[in-house]
Amino acid sequence: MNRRKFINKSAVAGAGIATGASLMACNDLGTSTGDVDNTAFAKAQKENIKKPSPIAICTWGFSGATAKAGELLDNGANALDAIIAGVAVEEENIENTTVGIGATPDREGNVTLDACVMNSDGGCGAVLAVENIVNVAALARKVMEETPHVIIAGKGAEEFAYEQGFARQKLLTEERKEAWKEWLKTSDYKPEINIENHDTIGMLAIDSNGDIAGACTTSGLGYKMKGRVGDSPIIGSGLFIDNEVGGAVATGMGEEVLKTVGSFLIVELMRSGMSPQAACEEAIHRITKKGPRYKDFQIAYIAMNKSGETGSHCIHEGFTMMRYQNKINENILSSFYDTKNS
Ligand code: SD4
Repeated sequence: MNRRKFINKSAVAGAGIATGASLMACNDLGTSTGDVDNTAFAKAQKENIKKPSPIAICTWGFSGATAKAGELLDNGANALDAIIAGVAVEEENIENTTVGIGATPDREGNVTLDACVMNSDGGCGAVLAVENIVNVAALARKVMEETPHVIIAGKGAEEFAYEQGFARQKLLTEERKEAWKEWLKTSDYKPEINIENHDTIGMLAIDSNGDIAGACTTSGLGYKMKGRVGDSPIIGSGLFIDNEVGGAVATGMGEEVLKTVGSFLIVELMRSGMSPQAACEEAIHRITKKGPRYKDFQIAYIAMNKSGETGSHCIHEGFTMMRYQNKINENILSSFYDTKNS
């Protein structure tokens, strides 16, 4: 879906705060990492954590996705089952041009999808550059549960999908095909901030047992090179979960997330005592401090710790996240890095 239209339609609760707190986060980090005995810390943390009510959060304003996951969690589903059903809402949404059916193709006209999942027991699975399969998060789960591998790419992933009973489906719609033909006239590759290339869905959830899981599913950047894979299906970059600590997920310019292994970084920062919000701010700061290039791309992170505390931070204003808990499904405007500070 066109982001501009989508944001206008979303009911936005909460306030965006331009913040320089990432600098403070640096100081927090400096005083906490070296001194902490992680095993003792994890044990103390485990003992102190109060189990939250089931909760699901996801990138952008995908209210139907968190509503679906939340309803399942409230009825006792485990976190991963709820997430797979939640993200499927967007994989099957023809209007979402960055996920599943109806997604934007690469520059040769092929729609290729990436996804990964991670479970509370540390298991993970991923599929890269898959064609003709809609529910690639569910397929990534099959890789995790039914194979000895973590990642399966391309044709191998597609063939594995058919073996597992997934249906073959054409992903390129007439509308996206026409848009691609239009794009070919200039072939200008310049993903626009908060517009065409930023509707990836990443979701984190904690179930009634207090266990956390996550998934991330996308077609990547529109008009990417054939075979290009971004951060979304890469464990540690697009998604990371540690059931002792929490989880994080990313959206935006995948190349930049990959360079800083953003989601793993956020979970490790939370392990060392940072709040999800401060950890997301520090992960964005690792990118913005590299130089002014960040002005041309968007990256956003969302994170949740085991107490159900959540945070989100992005480079440029306009990113939102959904949060469902206790039947309240709200769209929260993210804080953002103030480009004027640089
Ligand atoms: C990628 N991170 O492939 C993805 C793109 C994205 O919403 O998040 N789009 O780089």
